[in-house]
Formats: sequence, C-alpha cells, structure tokens
Amino acid sequence: MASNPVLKRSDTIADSMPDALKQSRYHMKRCFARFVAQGKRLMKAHNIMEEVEQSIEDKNERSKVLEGMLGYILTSTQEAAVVPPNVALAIRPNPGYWEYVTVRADDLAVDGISPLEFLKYKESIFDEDWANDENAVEIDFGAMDYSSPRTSLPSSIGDGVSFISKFVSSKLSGVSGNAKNLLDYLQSLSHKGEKLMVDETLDTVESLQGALIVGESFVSTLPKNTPFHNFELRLKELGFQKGWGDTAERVRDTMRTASEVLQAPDPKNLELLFTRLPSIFNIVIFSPHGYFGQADVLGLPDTGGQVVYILDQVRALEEELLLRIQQQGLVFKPRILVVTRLIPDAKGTKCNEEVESIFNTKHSHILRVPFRTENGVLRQWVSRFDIYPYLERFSQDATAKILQFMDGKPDLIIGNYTDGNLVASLMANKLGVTQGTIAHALEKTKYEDSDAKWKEFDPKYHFSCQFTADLISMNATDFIITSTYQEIAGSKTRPGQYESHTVFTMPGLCRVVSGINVFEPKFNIAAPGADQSVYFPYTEKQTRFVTFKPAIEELLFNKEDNNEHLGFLENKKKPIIFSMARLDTVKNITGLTEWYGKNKRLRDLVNLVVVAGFFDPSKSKDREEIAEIKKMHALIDEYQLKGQIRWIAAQTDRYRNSELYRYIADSKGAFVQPALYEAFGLTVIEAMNCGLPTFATNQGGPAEIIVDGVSGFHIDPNNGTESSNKIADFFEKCKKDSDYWNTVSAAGLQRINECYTWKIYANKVLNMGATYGFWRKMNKEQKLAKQRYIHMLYSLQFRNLAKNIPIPFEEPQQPTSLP
Ligand code: UDP
Ligand code: LCN
Repeated sequence: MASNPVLKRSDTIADSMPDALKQSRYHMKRCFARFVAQGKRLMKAHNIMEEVEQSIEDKNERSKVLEGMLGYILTSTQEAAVVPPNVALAIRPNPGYWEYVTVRADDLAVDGISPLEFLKYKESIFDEDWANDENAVEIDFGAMDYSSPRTSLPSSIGDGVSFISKFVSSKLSGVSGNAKNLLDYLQSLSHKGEKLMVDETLDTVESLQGALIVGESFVSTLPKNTPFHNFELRLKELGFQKGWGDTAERVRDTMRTASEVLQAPDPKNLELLFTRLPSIFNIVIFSPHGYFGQADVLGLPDTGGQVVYILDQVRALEEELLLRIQQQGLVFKPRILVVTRLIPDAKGTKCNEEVESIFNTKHSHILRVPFRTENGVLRQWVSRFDIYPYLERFSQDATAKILQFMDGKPDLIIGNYTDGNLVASLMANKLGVTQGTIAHALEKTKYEDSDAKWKEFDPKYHFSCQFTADLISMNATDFIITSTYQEIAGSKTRPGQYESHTVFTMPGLCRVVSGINVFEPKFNIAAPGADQSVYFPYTEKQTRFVTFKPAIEELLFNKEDNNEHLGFLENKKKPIIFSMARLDTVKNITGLTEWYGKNKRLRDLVNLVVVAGFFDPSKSKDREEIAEIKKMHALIDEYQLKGQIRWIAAQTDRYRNSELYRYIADSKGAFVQPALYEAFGLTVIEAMNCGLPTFATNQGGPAEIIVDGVSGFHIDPNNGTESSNKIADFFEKCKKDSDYWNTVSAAGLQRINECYTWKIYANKVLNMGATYGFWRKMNKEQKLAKQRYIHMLYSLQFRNLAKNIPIPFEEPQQPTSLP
C-alpha cells in the first residue's frame, strides 16, 4: 500500500491532493464525512487509518483507493485537527519534512496552509479563545535564524560536524580576508594565560603562511621522533608556540595541514586540523537532578542511565584528552568536573559530599552544589519534574564554585537532560564558553498530546516549564549530541524527539511556530557504549567476576521472600528471560509481566526474572513508581506467577549486574527491554556486550541499535501477544537448532563493536567541541541576536512558570557559605 509515492519534485501535497481525491471521490467523501461527524477533535495516524477502514469496508476497494498518491498522503499524515467542515492535516512525507493542508469535508476542496494556521485549527479544539486571540504569544526561532546554513537531505541530519567543516572551508576560501578568522582563532588558543600555537608576531595571514613554510621545511630535516623541546627555541624564533605536536613528525604534519587549509581550504583537512588544535582542556558536565553518585544510587527514581552514561563518558573523554594533549606536545592536566546537586538527606549515598574523585580517572571529579531557596538549603531529593524553581540560583552558585575549583573558565560545558541543559545554557552564556547539550530523553514524545493538553499534565509534570526550558537550551547551545538518528528526526513513520519541537502549541501559554529545525547543523549523532571492562562476553571465562556466583544464585534461586527478592523459580533448568529497569510506567516492566502471564507457551519455555524498584509502595515518594509497584503485585496474583517469576529489587552494583547478565547468558536465556518508549536504552547494549540475545522495544533508540532478526529482535510494546510470541518462537527455534542462540549472540556482539563503543564516542565529542568552538566565533553576530531572543523567553516566560512550582516545606536551614 502506498509504497510508490508519485509526488514530483516540484509538487506540494496541496497541489497533488485534489486530483488524488478526485479519483476516489465517492469513498473520500464518505471518509471525510465520517471524520467530521463527531465534531471537533484531534485524530492521530492510527485513528485516521481505522476510520478509513470503517468507511471503505471492502478490502479490495480499500487497497485500490489507498494505492498511489492518496494512500501515500494518508499514511504520511501524523495528525488531523478536525474543525467541521474542515479537516486540517499535518503530513510528514519524509523525516523532517512537513506540509499542512485543509480539506473541506463537503466538497473535498484542498488548501495549503502554514504551520501557524494548522496550530490555530488544533488550538481551537482545546481553547477557542486562545486560537482566536490575535496577540497570542508566538515563538518563532526560524525568524531569528534566517541566515544560518542548513542541511537539506534527511540523510545528512545528525552529521553536523561534517557539514560545518564543508561550510566553513567554503567560507574561508570564498572571500579574501576570511582566512583571518582562522588566524584569530589560533591567536586565541591558550592555557591558563600561556599562549599556544602562534604568538603576536604572526598577525597577518601572509606572515603565518610564510612562517609555516619555513617551519615545516625546518622540522622536515629532523629525525621523525625528535621531541618537541629539542627544537622549541627555533620554532619560537619563527613565531610558533607549543601545541603543534610532540615530535618533529607530528609538528610537520600539523603545519602542513594548516598550510593546506590556508592555501585552499577543504573540509577534510579542516576537520583534521580541528582534531589537532589544543582547544579543550577543561570540561564541565552538568547533571543536577537525581542522586548522582558512583555507588548505591542506580535504580532510585530518576537515577538511571544518565548517571551511568556520564561516568563512562568522563572516563572516555579524559582518556582521549590525555592522548591528545600528549600528542600536542603539552604537559597540562585536563580537568573534567561533573556538577550535580548536593542532597543533605542523602539516604546512605555520598550525595551529601561536596567533592568526590571519579573512579578510574586521574583528573576528574564530581562537584556537588546544594539547591538553595530563601529558606536555606533544600535537604531532600526532588523529582526531576519539580526541579525548576531551584535552577537559576543553582547555576549562579555552581558557576562561582566551578571557577574557584578550576581556577578559571572551562573550555566546554555539556548539559544533560532538561535541567542540566538549562543550567549549562545559563552558564555558557554568562562565561562565553562553547556549549553542548544531551537530552537522554525529551519528555514531550513520551506522553501523548503533552503539549496541547499541557494544562491537564501541568500539576503533575510541569511540562510548561520543561518544554520552555528545552526550547531555550536547544536554541542556545552550539551543538547537540544525540545517541541515535531517531532521537533527532525519527523514522519514516514516526517523528523524532527533537522534530516534535518544530511546530507545536500549548494553548493558553504559547504557540511555537518554529521551535527547532532538525536540519540545523548543530545535531550530531555520537552513540554511547557500555564499559567493556565490566560488560564483556559471558564466554570470557578467565575475566569473569566469579566471586559473585554464590550471591547471584542466592538472588535468583533462594526460596524465601525477603527485601531483595520476591517470587521463586520452580524449574531451575529453564532458560531465563531477564529485564532490568527503573520502575517507571514508560519502562513497561509490568507490561512484560502481563505478557508473560498471558502466554502459556512462553511460560512453559522460560522463567521470568525482573530487576526493578522495590516491593513496598509506602516506601516510595515517586508517583509513578508507587503505581507500578502495586500493579506488579496485582499481576503476580492475577496470573499466579509465583514459581515462574523472580522479582528482584533495584540493584546498584554494576559488576554484580554484569555477572547477572552473563549468568543469564549461561542459562541460554535472553534480555527483554519492553519499554513503551526508550530514548536510547543502555541496558540493551549492556546485555548485548555480555553476549545475551536481546529483544527490545521498536519504539525509540533500540530500534536503531538492533538490526531486527540479525543482531537481536524488535518487539512492539503495544502488541503484547505478538511480542511474547516472538520471544517464544525464538526459544522454540533454539530448542530445534542448538546453534541459533550462539548465532544471535555473536551478531549482537559484532554490532556493538562496530558502532557502540566509548572510544568512538569520545573522539567525536572532542571534535565537536573544537569545531563548534571555532564556528561560534565566526558566527558571533547571528548568535548574539538569537541569544537576546532566548533571554527574553527565559526571563518573561520560564521564570514565571518556575515560580508556580511549590517548594516543599521543611525546617529553616542555615544558608551555606558560598563565595
Ligand atoms: N540499572 C541498575 N540497576 C537497576 C536498574 C537499572 O544498575 O536496578 C542500570 C542499568 O544497568 C543501566 C542504567 O541503570 O546502566 C539504566 O539505563 P537505561 O538507559 O536502560 O535507562 P534509564 O534509566 O536511563 O531510562
Ligand atoms: C535516559 C534514558 O531514558 C535512556 O534511554 C538512555 O539510555 C539513558 O538516559 C542514557 O543516555
């Protein structure tokens, strides 16, 4: 159906749709009459197709109607705002491309409309007065950013560094005098007041070019391995400082690359030059919410993959920085600071300690700064949804502490999640430092109509604050790091997380006509890995953490219920299907339990083990967790799962967890990640690194990590029967073909090693830091204009929204002494 769109390049959907409708006029009139029959409403893609099916009952007729253009348009429609007699369609023919039309139900007249007009149709379903208000607040970042370059192909989305390198090299060569930008940049490179690369004497492009020729021919006469300090003085006479390389060979190569870029800039050489320039030594990484610690924190509400990701990221970045600094011929120490909130009521974790060095690093620390209110320091954990009132003050306090701790400004600030990204934006703007952001998950796509129905959600989730903060940091940041393509621009059928911020509305608050453009070259995909010294294949017997075996066997098979486990496994010989996640609704651990409960074939083949949350709802402060705990108990009773299920409370030791994955692999079991939506899914790559065949949700990141049927399997979280049968089929096949399990396990490992390692990640991120550091200097006027607009959004909108969130009552505290 609708596989061969006949849209010509120049056609818009508004042009081609009238003809397409004409060809099936009878059926389409019935269809559209049906759409409008119920009055105003918002229809989603699946509603549209359901109603098409109901109005054209005959299957053959229906497939005839849906062939070609009409089918293509209808299947590409994401949403329809029905405001009789009109139906306004939001059509997405390709990732990142949207068109809006109205169809009048009575005569099928079609009109192309703007995104703004579409939003007004949509708003009138929820808030008629707002839709008609001529002075409703509109946010239009597109209008601020008309001169910035954009990629145009969906396939270039997420490869911003390459695009910027191409664009910059064309700019550097285009107009004479532009190469001065590069010289100015080299002049600006320094470390703690010490100038690097070039001194003041090389103050014109010509003098630099001349010096490079002399310098290169001089170092070429030296043996390749001659250390830099042996010829440092001679280079100084030419106007060169440290930073070109550690040996004669490296200095020569860097000088040659710089000469080539100055003579005839090309993107490849420019990218290479940026990987070599000493521009980044100190990095700040913000992750304010949750319990951020190195032990005993995982599985707590809001504390999951983000913490794992950041700690591994720091190790990888530090390693890469040390290598680069050494290759630059420098002896500086890099410094990475992870900045989070200090929680006085730390519940046995170290989250009440101000400074902690990060394990397995030499120069990286966690710095904790408390949330202060007018009542003093906030003592308790607060949910990430309630965190907004504390962030402005936190960013001021944190900035002061960081400057003190680092003894100067960082070279790069990276934010994580909405709160960290907002704080990073405030600090980067204040200090004039390059900024990167990471979402981990944008909440907007997790909850249907979270924008249009924001008023319903706000008391619980404060999405008005969250989406405003997200818009601010997406636009303020120099670059955005994503884990997958789908995070930016989704798939053929589903819009991406960032893409869903392009055009949306929160009736009564603001109409976002242009929030972010996924074709902006700030987007870059750099997927994380899993720490391979912890998560390694079950086959590597000599490295396995065998000391955990008795504890794991206790955890899995001890028959007495206790605080750590509940339920038991009657038949220990059966393979285990295993899942581990925070007990959030979206993780759908209860869904998996229910699928298992309902599928007799699966229950006969395997046992179910889940690690999630804990068992006593009265001990949780997290709304969703409480509901999920209760649901787990109810499902175990309803399906009489005791004897086949083991529910284990959240586990915090990643070494033991890794051995648990491997123990399950020994049982020839599988990992199942059943989330309703998963932004990336670290457990998926942890399991695959351990050689465990993995079934993971087709909603979000895992759909990209796993090649379905090759390196694992996709499951549909909205179709439990199909998913549980797919798992059962796998185990039946394994029974018949003893090699099948090994084949899937090996293919999973291969996939990981090719695409998901921290080494690849660190290299990419440091290249981003260097490239965008230069780009922001070249692009400063445009950036300033945008920054002024962002500031207005922050001060007029965000601050007021944040004030509405209640601050929990507590005993007055002494203010902490901060400089
Ligand atoms: N995790 C854990 N114990 C638990 C639950 C999760 O150690 O009880 C770890 C898990 O191994 C993974 C991370 O927390 O490293 C969860 O990351 P993921 O990306 O799967 O989900 P998130 O929690 O970030 O949404
Ligand atoms: C948050 C999530 O929800 C996961 O999907 C990611 O894997 C994790 O952060 C790390 O980025």
